Amino acid sequence: MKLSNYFPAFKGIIDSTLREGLQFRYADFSKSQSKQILTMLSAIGVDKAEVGNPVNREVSLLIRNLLEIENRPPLLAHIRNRVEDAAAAMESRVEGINIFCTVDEARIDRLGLTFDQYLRELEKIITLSKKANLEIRVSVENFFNSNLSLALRVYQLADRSDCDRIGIADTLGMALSWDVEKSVGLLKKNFRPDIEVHFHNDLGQAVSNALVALRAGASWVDTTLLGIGERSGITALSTLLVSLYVYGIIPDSKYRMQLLTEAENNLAGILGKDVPFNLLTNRSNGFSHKAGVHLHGLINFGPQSYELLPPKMIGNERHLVSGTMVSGKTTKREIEDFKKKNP
Ligand code: HCA
Ligand code: CU
Repeated sequence: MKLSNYFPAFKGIIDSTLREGLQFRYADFSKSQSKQILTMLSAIGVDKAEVGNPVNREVSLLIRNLLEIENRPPLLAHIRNRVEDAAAAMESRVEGINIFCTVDEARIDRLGLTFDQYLRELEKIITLSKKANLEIRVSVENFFNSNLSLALRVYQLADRSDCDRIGIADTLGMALSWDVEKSVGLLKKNFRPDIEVHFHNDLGQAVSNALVALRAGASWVDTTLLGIGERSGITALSTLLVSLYVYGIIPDSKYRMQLLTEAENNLAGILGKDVPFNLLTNRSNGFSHKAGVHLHGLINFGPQSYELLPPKMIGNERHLVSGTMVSGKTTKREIEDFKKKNP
């Protein structure tokens, strides 16, 4: 697979299964399940993992356990723009903080602050965290529905204070590709820190928007296993990694993609749910072929005629379904022969 020149900014994946994922209605991970999840993410090789806010005592105890896991990625605490949250993050010994800000004046007013005071609070947190050698990201939630000039002031401060990343969060899952291209382009042009993106999937755009953002200059994408999160969730790790591979943004050796099916099925087991039938990691359906034209194509021209990548590459398997109204003339015998030649 030839690598593409169109995505030079890509640096890595920030998986948030242990933070955004916990906001999925059916998620309530125990300590050992959380450790199991981080171990799977480490084995896949995600670059960083986001955890919750350690100002919450239960979260800080959990973080203590997660820090013990060997060969884990750096942990980033997801915190509000509050000094107490940053203090808790420093105490928790995570490697970094992902601060999320609002630019909604009604909300800032409710905190009893003016926007300038809110920015001063942010500056204080950044200064303290820098002294503690934490990696820092500053994002604006609900970016696509927010006052752009206020959002830009947050990013200016983050840039001036030498933060590592600035983030765009599509909290409502409302952004379309052209909005993403324009916004990421604007940030790329005006600010120095790497750009991180976080897309919700309400309109089914979470993976697509991530790819558009990478092409426009974003470096980091937030994901979760199975795409779980608030409401319809965010960019799914499996779909994104497969896309990065298919479009030549990463070589297949960059992540251990062959663990994706097992990891997402394990998580589904923890949740007591099935892997959604429309994910590539669904074992019975992700690579099933049924129409006569498809079966014929596969058998006569090879699996690549109807598969983006061999299912084995993500640890999944294919199924050829025959004997149905739409399956044409392909016989069981032909299918058996095909399976022998293409195990
Ligand atoms: C949420 C917060 C967040 C934050 C994303 C970020 C969002 O609604 O729970 O830190 O950039 O989607 O806005 O997940
Ligand atoms: Cu979110």
